[in-house]
Amino acid sequence: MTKPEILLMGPYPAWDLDGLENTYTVHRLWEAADRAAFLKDVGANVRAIATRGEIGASAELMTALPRLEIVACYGVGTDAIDLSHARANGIRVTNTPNVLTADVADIGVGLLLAVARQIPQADAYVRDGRWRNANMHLVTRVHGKNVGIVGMGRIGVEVAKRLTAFDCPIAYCDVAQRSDLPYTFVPDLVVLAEQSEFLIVTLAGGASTQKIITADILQALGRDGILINVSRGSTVDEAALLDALERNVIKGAGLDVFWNEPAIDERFLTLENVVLQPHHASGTVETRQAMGQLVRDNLAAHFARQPLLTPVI
Ligand code: 8YV
Repeated sequence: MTKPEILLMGPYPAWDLDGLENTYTVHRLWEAADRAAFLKDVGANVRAIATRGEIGASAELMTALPRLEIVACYGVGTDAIDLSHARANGIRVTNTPNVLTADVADIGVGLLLAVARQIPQADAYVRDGRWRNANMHLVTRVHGKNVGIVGMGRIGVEVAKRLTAFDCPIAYCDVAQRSDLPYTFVPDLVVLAEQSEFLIVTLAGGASTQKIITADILQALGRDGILINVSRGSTVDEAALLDALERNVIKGAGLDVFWNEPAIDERFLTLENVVLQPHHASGTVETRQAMGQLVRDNLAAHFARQPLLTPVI
């Protein structure tokens, strides 16, 4: 039996690639020197796209694949996939929710500790011998401080759970109050920022959340405030954030995501009040294996005409 043909948008770990290649003819788009020519060559028979959260799939790409049936995303965020095009053309879309939630929440808390307690700076202090001459300067406490979570979805809930164990009062902003949660709902984001020492962004990306963290929000967070972003770079007005960090409008930021990944704004690189991550919140072996398995299971279900495991559309 001929293998179904799929288009792989970007690199996957070897264990996923092997798993995919056992079942499908895999066309590797990111390795093509001339993408248009490559798509012209192989596009007619492609029935599935396997993509990644940050790469997605545009309407233009989907249009170049006339037999496309499904887009399987290795990641929970589908903001880079043109969902309205997919919906209008009967193309199914799946993602990888749940399996990565706890890892992303771990990094949200880890970045907060790293920024407040200045863990990277402390590491450098020991390594470069400054400790021999003097004790390190004092840093900021985390436990017991007011935490504001922007976007109380799956990841927000897990961040709240972790920081409750740090005795932090938790408040959150979202489109609606959640009656199932014991945390304080604050519908106005400026008010939430004013009340919070730490603001943690766990929103989904996309048009409705674009640049939701404005200069005004950062101003409200204030000189002792720390911003953590484990959502999408698009949720933050990055020019305003860089300005706020350079002028100490806020104390610091812990960032896993940026506007222009991986070629991020170089102004971040010279700042001492940031801790930077290469969009790696879900980047543990355990979680990435589970994400890859879920991509393959969704594709297998689709081609077996079974219900999709984690459908978006
Ligand atoms: C991944 C992500 O880093 O889940 C998402 O939406 O952005 C991340 O978990 C990414 O999808 C892996 O390429």
